[in-house]
Amino acid sequence: MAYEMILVETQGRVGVITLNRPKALNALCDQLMTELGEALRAYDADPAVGAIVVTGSEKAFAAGADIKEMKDRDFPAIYFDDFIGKRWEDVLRIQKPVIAAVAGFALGGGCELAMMCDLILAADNAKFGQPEINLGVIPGAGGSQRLTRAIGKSKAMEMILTARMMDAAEAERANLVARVVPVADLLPEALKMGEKIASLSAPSVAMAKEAVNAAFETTLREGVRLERRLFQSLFATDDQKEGMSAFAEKRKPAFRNR
Ligand code: CO8
Repeated sequence: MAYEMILVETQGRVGVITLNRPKALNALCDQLMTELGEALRAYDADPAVGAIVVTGSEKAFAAGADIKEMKDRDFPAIYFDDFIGKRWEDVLRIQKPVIAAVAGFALGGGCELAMMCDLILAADNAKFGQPEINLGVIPGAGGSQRLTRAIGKSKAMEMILTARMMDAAEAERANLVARVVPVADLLPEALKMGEKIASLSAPSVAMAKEAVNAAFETTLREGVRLERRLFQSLFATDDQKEGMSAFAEKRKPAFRNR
């Protein structure tokens, strides 16, 4: 498929999707989100790819949903169209790890998209915020829930009620991001992380992702039960035998993703 609002390039075993609407600071319009979903699904289905990086420009990961596109929608249009459920949550249905490599603004839906990825790697110029309150609305793609779970109630409440942005250092202290790196190192670091993940056994990677994400969505008891079942089911894979035999034989494992 030919894309107009994203760039797609496979680097080694990592699929890189770059949001590319520079004039609108990567505002997430319907077309961009549709293209992003297509590209994510294509990489998820590609056996040569083991991890996916979603990134933007140095100035903006994404400055939010497209306000100009949204502004004239009325309640029935936004309710029955259910664009939020249909397109915005595509990233949640991807089995391979998705790394958000965030430089510049990650605001509103941009922050929500980053939080829907499996982890966020931030450049030192990153700015996170949920400024929807300035527009007379509230976060609509999970921000009030995921931000609160990530950074706690008081900080999330402050950001969502006042629209205050958080810089990269604060985002790291608040556990919103995995790590902060100089902006020039953002993509190389994300690729290094993606390559490491892609070198491991795909079933264990997918199940590790599933288990950690369950911690966001279920109770401790259910999460631990799921983890145990996933752990046990990995003993049905060749890669478990290979990984443990390789350790015992003091050699590198040769995973076959099965
Ligand atoms: N939507 C549409 N256009 C945008 C957006 C946006 N979110 N953000 C920036 N732009 C456009 C500007 O209009 C401008 O266009 P033009 O040159 O044609 O006037 C261009 O990008 C450059 O922007 P600025 O001139 O404003 O650049 P600055 O560097 O001065 O400011 C800011 C950068 C601070 C990021 C500023 O652009 C800004 O405040 N942007 C809006 C941020 C915002 O409010 N985001 C939240 C949007 S609402 C949302 O995300 C709800 C999510 C719900 C998900 C479900 C949706 C279906």
